[in-house]
Amino acid sequence: MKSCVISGISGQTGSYLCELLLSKGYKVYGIKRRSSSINTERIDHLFDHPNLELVYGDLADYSSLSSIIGDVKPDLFFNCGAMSHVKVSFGIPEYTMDVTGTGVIRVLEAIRKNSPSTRFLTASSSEMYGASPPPQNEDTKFHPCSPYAVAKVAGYYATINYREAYNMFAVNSVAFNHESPRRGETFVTRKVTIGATRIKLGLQNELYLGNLKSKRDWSHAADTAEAMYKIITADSADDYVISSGEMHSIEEFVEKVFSKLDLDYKKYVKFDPRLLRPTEVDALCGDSSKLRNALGWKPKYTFDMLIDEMIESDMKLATNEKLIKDNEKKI
Ligand code: NAP
Ligand code: G4F
Repeated sequence: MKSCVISGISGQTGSYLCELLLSKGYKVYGIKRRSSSINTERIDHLFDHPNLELVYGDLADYSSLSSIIGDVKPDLFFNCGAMSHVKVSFGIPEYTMDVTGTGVIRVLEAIRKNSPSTRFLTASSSEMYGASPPPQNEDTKFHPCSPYAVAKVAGYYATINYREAYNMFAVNSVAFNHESPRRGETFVTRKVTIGATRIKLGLQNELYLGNLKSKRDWSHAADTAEAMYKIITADSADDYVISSGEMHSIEEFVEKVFSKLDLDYKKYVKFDPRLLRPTEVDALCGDSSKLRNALGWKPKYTFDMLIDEMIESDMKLATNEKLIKDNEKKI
């Protein structure tokens, strides 16, 4: 049976990759880091699957990575683990470089020493383009604007270096923003769908946001996971941009979500300067024609389908919350 290891399996994209790889018949080993509370809710529905196994490990700990790779000798390794929040990275820059940047080198080194035929993909980011204007593709110059982006650039080049130096199948997916109902609650899209649905049900009155003028290229995380699988199983090792090719401002996203709920966002959205970043990435829009032409990738979700799915899911959560609150009042 073919096997794969996924770091970051408890995260948004790792959870979609896990579903995809299980559906393709892989034995999936997920690297889970120790936490004081249970945080596997994105993959809880897969726990009974006979081909899923979680193992403790950490991108900051070479010995754990080396043991896992040495024991499993997987066909594929997806490196989705990272300290992935851009704003937070300004507060913990060294840690971000260690996990998000050096973590890539630890995995590559563990593969080189223990299982050199394992194919490796790391989740690189459109944040690496930073201040380089759109459209961005595989040839666009990097201009990182945060400790997170600097760490991703380090991981990107380390991956290419191991490919060139040791002839390993080591590749980068350079993904633009991808979202879903499983998106972390502190990223802007999810913060907006949670806030707007709770406002709709009277559970909160306002939503504090930062810069609404920046623009992003949003895909669905399930489409991104499909692309990652195509990239790591391609005939030859190469790096690819994954993107929708559509760009919208944060304000447009907010306006759309609120208006789908028959709300005027201007009445509820407030500005909090603490949410601004020391340096902002103003505009990201990916040109993924290399991926589409060479590997035949095409996203299934449109921007509206993505938003509708996120609203529907968060409306269910808000409805449950309201039911509990209303029942508490009756007791
Ligand atoms: P996410 O939801 O924040 O998930 C990050 C995952 O990394 C979580 O499973 C987290 O574990 C794990 N992790 C954090 N620190 C770790 C450590 N020291 N050792 C091992 N695992 C660790 O991020 P995502 O949206 O799924 O993104 C997946 C990857 O794609 C990340 O590398 C991200 O930087 C990159 N990326 C994301 C986007 C996007 O728009 N989503 C775009 C481009 C690139 P816990 O659950 O324990 O926290
Ligand atoms: O949702 P965000 O935090 O995502 P950001 O910074 O684009 O990073 C995400 O995408 C990257 C790919 O390009 C990934 F590599 C990275 O791991 C992560 O998944 O912020 C998007 C935009 C920013 O311009 C931010 O300033 O939204 C703006 N924003 C406005 N108000 C806010 C808020 N962002 C957050 N998180 N929270 C706000 O209240």
